Amino acid sequence: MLELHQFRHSAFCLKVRMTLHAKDLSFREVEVTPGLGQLSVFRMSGQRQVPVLVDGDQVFADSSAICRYLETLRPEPALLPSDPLQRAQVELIEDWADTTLAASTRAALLQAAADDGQLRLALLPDDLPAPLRQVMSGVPGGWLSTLGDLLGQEQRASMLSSLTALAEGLDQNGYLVGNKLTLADLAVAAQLSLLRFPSSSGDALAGRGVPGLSDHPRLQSLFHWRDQLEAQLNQRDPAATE
Ligand SMILES: N[C@@H](CCC(=O)N[C@@H](CS)C(=O)NCC(=O)O)C(=O)O
Repeated sequence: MLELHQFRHSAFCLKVRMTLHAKDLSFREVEVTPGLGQLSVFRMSGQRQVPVLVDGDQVFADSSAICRYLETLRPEPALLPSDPLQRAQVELIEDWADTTLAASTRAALLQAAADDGQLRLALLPDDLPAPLRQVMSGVPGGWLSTLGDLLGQEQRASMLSSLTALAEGLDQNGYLVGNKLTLADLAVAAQLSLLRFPSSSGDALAGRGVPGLSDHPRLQSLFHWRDQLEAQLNQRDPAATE
C-alpha cells in the first residue's frame, strides 16, 4: 500500500492526493506533525518537507517527482500528454503553480491567518492535543508575518491577472491544456486551496480563505472549476483512501 506522508492542508500534498485519486490508486495518509514529526520525514527521505511518498522500500520527496513516479506506476489515465508542445505547456504551468503561484497564495494565507484567530485555529493539525490548541488560539497572530513575505500589491495584481487569464481559458473546455485532465489542472487547482479551501479540507475550513480573494468576483469561476474537479476525482473511488 502506498503511503503519503503529509500536512493535510498543504497544497503540494493536495496535488499528490488529487493525482492518486485521478489514477485510482489506493493509499494511506500519514499526518506529519509540523516540527517534531518532520524528524521522521528527514530520516526517511533526507529532507524535511512534505509530501513524501513511500512505496515499499522506495521513498520519493517533492510533489512533482512523486507525480512523475505515479505516472510510471500507473500510466493511465495519462496526466502528462505525449504531444511535445502540450507536455511542455503542462510542465510550464505546473512549475509556475508550484513556485510563483504557490509563493503568492502562501503569502496571502499567512497574512489572512495573522489577522484571523479562527482561521489560525482551523489550520492547526486535527490531532494537536487540546491544551496546545488552546495555547495556540490565545497567541496573537503577528508572529506569522515573520514566517514569510506578505503579499505585496504588485504580486497580488500579477496573481489576479494570471488567474483571470486561466479562468477565461478554462471557460472554453474545462481543462488548462488540451481536452483532457493533466498535471497542469491538478497543480493549479491544488494551489487555489490556500485562497479558498475546498470541501475536502473539512468543515472548519471549507469555503473559507483569504478575504478579498476567496470572494473576488474574477476568481469565482476558477474556484467553482476546482470544486467540480475535486468532486469528480473523489467520486472515482470513494474508498481509495484508508
Ligand atoms: N517543491 C516541494 C515543496 C514542498 C513544500 O513546500 N512543503 C511544505 C508544506 S506546504 C513543507 O513541508 N514545509 C515545512 C518545511 O519547509 O519545514 C513540492 O513540490 O513538494
